[in-house]
Amino acid sequence: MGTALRIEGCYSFGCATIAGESPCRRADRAFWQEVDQSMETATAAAAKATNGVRMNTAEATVAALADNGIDTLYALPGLHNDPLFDAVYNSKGRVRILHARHEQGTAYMALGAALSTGRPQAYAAVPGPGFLNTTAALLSAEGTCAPVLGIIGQIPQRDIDRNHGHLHEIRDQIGMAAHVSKFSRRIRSPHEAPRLVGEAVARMTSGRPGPAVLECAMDVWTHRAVVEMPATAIEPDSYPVDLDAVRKAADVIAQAKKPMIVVGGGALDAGPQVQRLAEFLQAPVLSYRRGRGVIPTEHPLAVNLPIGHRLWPEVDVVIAVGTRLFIQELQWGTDKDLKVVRIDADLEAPARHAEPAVALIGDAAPYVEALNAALAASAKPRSAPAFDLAAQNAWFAERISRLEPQLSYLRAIRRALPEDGIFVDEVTQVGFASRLAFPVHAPRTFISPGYQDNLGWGYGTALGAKAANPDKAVVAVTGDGGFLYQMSELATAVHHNLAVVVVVFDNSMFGNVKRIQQERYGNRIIALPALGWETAPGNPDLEDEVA
Ligand SMILES: Cc1ncc(C[n+]2csc(CCOP(=O)(O)OP(=O)(O)O)c2C)c(N)n1
Ligand SMILES: [Mg+2]
Repeated sequence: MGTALRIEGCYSFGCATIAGESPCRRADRAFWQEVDQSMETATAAAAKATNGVRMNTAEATVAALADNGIDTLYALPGLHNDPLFDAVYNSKGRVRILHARHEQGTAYMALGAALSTGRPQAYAAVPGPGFLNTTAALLSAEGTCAPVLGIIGQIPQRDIDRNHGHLHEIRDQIGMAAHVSKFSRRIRSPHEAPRLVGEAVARMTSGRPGPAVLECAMDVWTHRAVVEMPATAIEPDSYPVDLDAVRKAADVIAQAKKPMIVVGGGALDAGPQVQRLAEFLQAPVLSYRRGRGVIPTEHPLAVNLPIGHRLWPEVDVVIAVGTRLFIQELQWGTDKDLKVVRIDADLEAPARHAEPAVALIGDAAPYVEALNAALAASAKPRSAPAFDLAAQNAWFAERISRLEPQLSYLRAIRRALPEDGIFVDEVTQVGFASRLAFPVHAPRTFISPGYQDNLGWGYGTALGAKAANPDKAVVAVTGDGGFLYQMSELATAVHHNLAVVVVVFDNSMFGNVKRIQQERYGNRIIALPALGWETAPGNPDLEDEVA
């Protein structure tokens, strides 16, 4: 028997070396020496976040995540982040790793966990290609206002942006992250790790929530210092309720003949307040993707997008709660007779489209509560809606009944899914139907990709929703095209025992695209592979893969 030869990767230069026989002269050794020193002192330091403990940057980061309520890192490992994983190992369960099979899976899992809980979640990826693999999920987190924190590795600190050709080197990674997040910073030393994590969490949950990115160079992860952990978390911004503006809004609303409430993702924590407002005014409450579940679908005042569209020309006051109002203002249109009362935590929202009659800037729940109090003091409750909603619902029921078999599938899923079960929508025919016709009973149980509508987001997002809500049933619908984006995460589901039901609607095509080509482009079909069960030669057989 000869001696086994081992080929291993050299950390920063991306070259293969023969173990023990291919010495590097400087950086590689220095890095591993730091890792070794780090290993010796790590165990005592990272287990618990205490003030003034000597720890390395990775340990300080992990302790800060735990201190800020983040107990799971959805992650895919790699050399640049090994010290971070080691710190998680040493955290003795304060933070756990759930690993995926592709970086997009890690970020989508964090996104699903954030959308289903409303709480900040984190994922980790190596720099360059690893980071770029997560950017579609970050963009969706921005679009769906989800507090998702990406913790991203970097090449050695002194070489960042110098174009040496390091493994996974990328120009201006943190600048790139700024395009898909609210807050992006580099952690440059152990001292600033806790503050930057705390600040990222505060930014992610301030105003309109959204994602953040922290990067850290591979050598900095192991730098040690005496680190002071903040005793308290950094408070997110909050804006006091402007009672003068509330009274002005109440006056506008009290004079309305045909008011309508439109709710978006910013209203998810204001369900009871919105329902009271709607009942006082007998105003229809319109929700589409993100606002579904703010009030239950079965509430007599709940209306969907097609009905809302039919009512729109007659509406004289719209109360927009946590919604961009994009479809209504930019697609359905406005005129001088329509007054808008905007409640939005986004400081820039009022100026974005038509100037509202009144802008209430801050969280939805306290503002709608204040509006309810002001209306109760100054106006009489209405006894019946100004619109014939029964007739509208009958019209919609007749129209949608032709949408088969999607409707029957959705009915079957709703029957099987418990009231608090989570439904994850996708960019597929049955997903589009679900946005109009799937009854939703509670906030954060209808998880929709929002305006990004990025194909293939659903399965990983559903896995994250399940990881964060182990006691709830989670079902994802997807087309065959969308499912193939993340099919490898079936292994993640099995490995981590994440029992998500995914219903794949296999029409063996990018059906949505095909329909458009048929209807608008004279049936000139191009770039539409056969995908699924009815496979063309060389394509995967989904039935075998899933089995
Ligand atoms: C990231 C991304 N790429 C491309 C698209 C364009 N697109 C929308 S639907 C669709 C086809 C979806 O196919 P499938 O998942 O099989 O669903 P089906 O339309 O067949 O129901 C495509 C390619 C998109 N929305 N997002
Ligand atoms: Mg399809």
